[in-house]
Amino acid sequence: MTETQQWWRGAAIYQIYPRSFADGDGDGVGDVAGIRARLTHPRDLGVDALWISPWYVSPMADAGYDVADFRDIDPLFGTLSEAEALIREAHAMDLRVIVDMVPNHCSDQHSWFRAALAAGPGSPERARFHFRPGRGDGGELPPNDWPSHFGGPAWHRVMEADGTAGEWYLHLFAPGQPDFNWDNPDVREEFESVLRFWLDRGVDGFRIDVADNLVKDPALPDLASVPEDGPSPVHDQDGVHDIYRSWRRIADSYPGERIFVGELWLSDRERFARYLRPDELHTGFNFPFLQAGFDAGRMRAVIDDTLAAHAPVGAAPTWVLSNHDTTRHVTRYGRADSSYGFDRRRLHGTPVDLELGTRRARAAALLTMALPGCVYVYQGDELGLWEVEDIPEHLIQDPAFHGTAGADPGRDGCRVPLPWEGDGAPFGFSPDGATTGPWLPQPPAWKDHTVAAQTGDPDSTLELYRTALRLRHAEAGLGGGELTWLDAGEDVLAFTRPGGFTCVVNFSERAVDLPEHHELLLASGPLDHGRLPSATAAWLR
Ligand code: TEU
Repeated sequence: MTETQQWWRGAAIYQIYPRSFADGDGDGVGDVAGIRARLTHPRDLGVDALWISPWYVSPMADAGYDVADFRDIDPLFGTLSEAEALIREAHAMDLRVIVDMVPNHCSDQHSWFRAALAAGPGSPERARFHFRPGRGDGGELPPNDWPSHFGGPAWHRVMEADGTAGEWYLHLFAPGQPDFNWDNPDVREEFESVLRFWLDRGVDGFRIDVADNLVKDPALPDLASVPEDGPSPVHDQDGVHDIYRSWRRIADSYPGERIFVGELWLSDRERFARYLRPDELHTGFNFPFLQAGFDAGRMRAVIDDTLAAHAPVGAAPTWVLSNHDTTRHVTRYGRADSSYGFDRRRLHGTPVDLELGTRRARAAALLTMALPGCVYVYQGDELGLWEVEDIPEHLIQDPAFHGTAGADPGRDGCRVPLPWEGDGAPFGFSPDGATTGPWLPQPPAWKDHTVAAQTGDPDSTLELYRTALRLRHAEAGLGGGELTWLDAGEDVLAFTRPGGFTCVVNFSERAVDLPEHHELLLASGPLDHGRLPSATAAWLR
C-alpha cells in the first residue's frame, strides 16, 4: 500500500454489497470468493478504496445488518481466512478496504442477546440492551411510542423462561435487531475490541451504520411528549461524541491512516459537522446532496452548504449519488420529481424516462467527481443500472417491505445482482453450472449493461467512469482543494478547481455555450456543434 497524506480527502470509494457483487460458489448469492475473483473490476475502474457492506455471521433478517458475530464471516459469504486474503489481495492492488461496523444493534441470535433472554429481568446480561416492562395492566403495551424504521412499534415482547409473556426490548429496525445500550460499559469495551480485531487484520477504516443513533435519552420518553424543536431522544444525542473520540484514538494508534465514515442522516448541518471534529470521524455521508434531485438551484445550495459546514472543522466532504438503501439515481433522475426522501412509496412505480435518467446520471457523475472531497460509487452506478421496480413480491427479502405489509416497496430494487457478461441471466454473476439463479432476478435488458458489453465502448457509462476516475487522479486540482463558482447563466452550474480545471453542468432544457477553454477533457455525452446539450456535463481546461 502506498502511504499518502490524508488519502481519504480526495478518495474515490467503491461500495461492494456482497450479496449482489459476484457469486463464487454458485448458490445464487454473492460472496467473498466472488469479490476476490472480480477485484480487477474496481481496480480497473480506478477507485482508491472499497467499502464492503456487512459480511459478518448473520441470520440475514436485514441482509447482514443484523450481526450475530462481529468477528467472523457468515458461511453464506465464506470464511474469515478468505476475508483476510481479500484484504491482502486488495492491498496488493493498491485498493484500501473499509468494512461496515454496525454498533447500534446486533442480531437476536447474537450470544449476548441470547444470554440476556436466558438471564431474565434485572440481570447484567439484559442491561446491555434496552429491556423494559410493558405498559398497561398486564404489561401488554410497548414501553413507549417509538416506531421501528421497518414498520410497527420499535419494541418486541419476549417470552420469559417460565413461559409467561415478559419484558419488551427496543429495536429501532427489525425485531431481529435489538438495540445495544451504549450506557453500558460492556458494550463500549466490546466494540473497541471488535474495532481492534479488524484493524489488526489490516482494514483501512470503518463505515459506521446509523452513526447518530447509538445513544438514547435514558428516560426513553414518548416522542409525543418531546417538543418538536427539542432534541430527539433517539437521534444525535450529545453523548454519542464520546464514543467516537475513543474510537478515533484507537484508529490513530494504528500505523497508516485508518478512517471512519459515518452514516449520518442529519439535516442540521451544524449538528452534522460536530461528528467531523478533528478528534472524531474523518468523514460522513452527505445525504442532502443525494436527496436534492437533478436541479441546479438545489444542488448548488447543497454544495455551498456542504462546503460551509465542513470548513470550520476542517473535514473533507463526501458526495454520494446512490447506495444500497436508496432508489438508484438513473431511476430517480428519470422522474418528474427527481428528489429523494424516506417516503419511497410516494414515487415508486411512477413513470420513469430511463434515457433522460441515464443522461442526467452521467452528468451528475462528472459533477460529483469534480467537487472537492471524497466520492462514493455504489456498485452498478458505473454500469448505469436502474432500480428494478417489478421484483415479484414473493422474492422480496427486505424487512422494510415485509414489516410494512408492502406499503414500503423496500430496497431490494437497488440490490439486484450485477451483470458481468453474456446475453442472459445470471450474466456471469454466478459461475457456469450454478445450482440456482441469482437471489433476485436480473432484467433481460441488462445484457447491454454488463461489464463486458461496456468495456471498450467509448460511449458506455463504464468507460465514462473509468476515464473520469483516471483524469481525477491525474488532475492535481481535483479531490481536495478549492472550488470557485463561475457565472454560466440560469440552470447551469460551472466552477473552476485549481490548475485551470473547469466543470460545467447544463441542467436547462436547451444547449448552452461552453465557457472559454483550450481543451475539452471529457463530456458526459456528445456536444452539439461545440455547445453543451441539456443534461450534459463537461470537464474543460
Ligand atoms: O440504514 C439506516 C437508515 O436509516 C436507512 O437508510 C434505512 O435503510 C431506512 O430507514 C429503511 O427504510 C442502515 C443500513 O444502511 C441499512 O441497510 C440497514 O437496514 C439499517 O441501517 C439497519 O442496520
